[in-house]
Amino acid sequence: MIPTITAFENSPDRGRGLARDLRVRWALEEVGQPYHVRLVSFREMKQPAHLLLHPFGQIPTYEDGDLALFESGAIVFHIAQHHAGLLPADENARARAITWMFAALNTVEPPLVERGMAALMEHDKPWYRQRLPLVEERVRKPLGPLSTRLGAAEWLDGAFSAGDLMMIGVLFRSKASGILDEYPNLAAYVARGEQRPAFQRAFAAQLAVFNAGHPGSGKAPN
Ligand code: GTB
Repeated sequence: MIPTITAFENSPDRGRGLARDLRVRWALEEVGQPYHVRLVSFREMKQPAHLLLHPFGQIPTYEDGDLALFESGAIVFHIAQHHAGLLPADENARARAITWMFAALNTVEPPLVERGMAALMEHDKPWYRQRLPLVEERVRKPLGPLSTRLGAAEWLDGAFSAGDLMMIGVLFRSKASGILDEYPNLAAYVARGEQRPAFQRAFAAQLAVFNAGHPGSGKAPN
């Protein structure tokens, strides 16, 4: 059976990879699993039919037969467990790869999201200039040790795994902030992820939704 995922019909980032269906698409591309995409509007996401799939009214979701999942981490983990290529066969290496997935989502992503939200929602507030350095210190707290641990290695723990996919997926979303440039090995790590053919297919597919000019999306000026 071909799984169906959901994605923004009209992504505010114009399909440039910020929406979290990117990591799900990337995982599916890495393992060679074809998939369908159902595009949803912001209004549809809050309707009962979508809330049955996603209690918080968000994307991405994943449906395969009787199974419906939400949370990008859980979806990528499910894909990695059911296909070869994203989790090592060795039990301990597999557990470490899963640990990196949790580290990406629980330790690295929250301060990055907080920084992104501050820049988006608070940039015109009087306290923004004072608050931003504090928020950025919280971002550097995990990025420094992550950079140290990665060192000159290609991937976090041997071969590329779902741990790298999730970590790069998280770091990728912060590229525009410039904070990654403080850690050249992390910037290079993200670039290595972006160079993977599966990432490129996933990114292109997300961008194509915007470029197709779905209802209400408006087309990018260029
Ligand atoms: N923890 C969940 C997961 O990992 O799946 C988080 C899911 C989530 O945040 N989904 C967002 C969503 O559906 C899209 S990814 N938001 C709609 C809503 O909550 O009503 C986050 C995101 C933020 C901003 C942009 N952007 O500006 O383009 C794109 C994607």
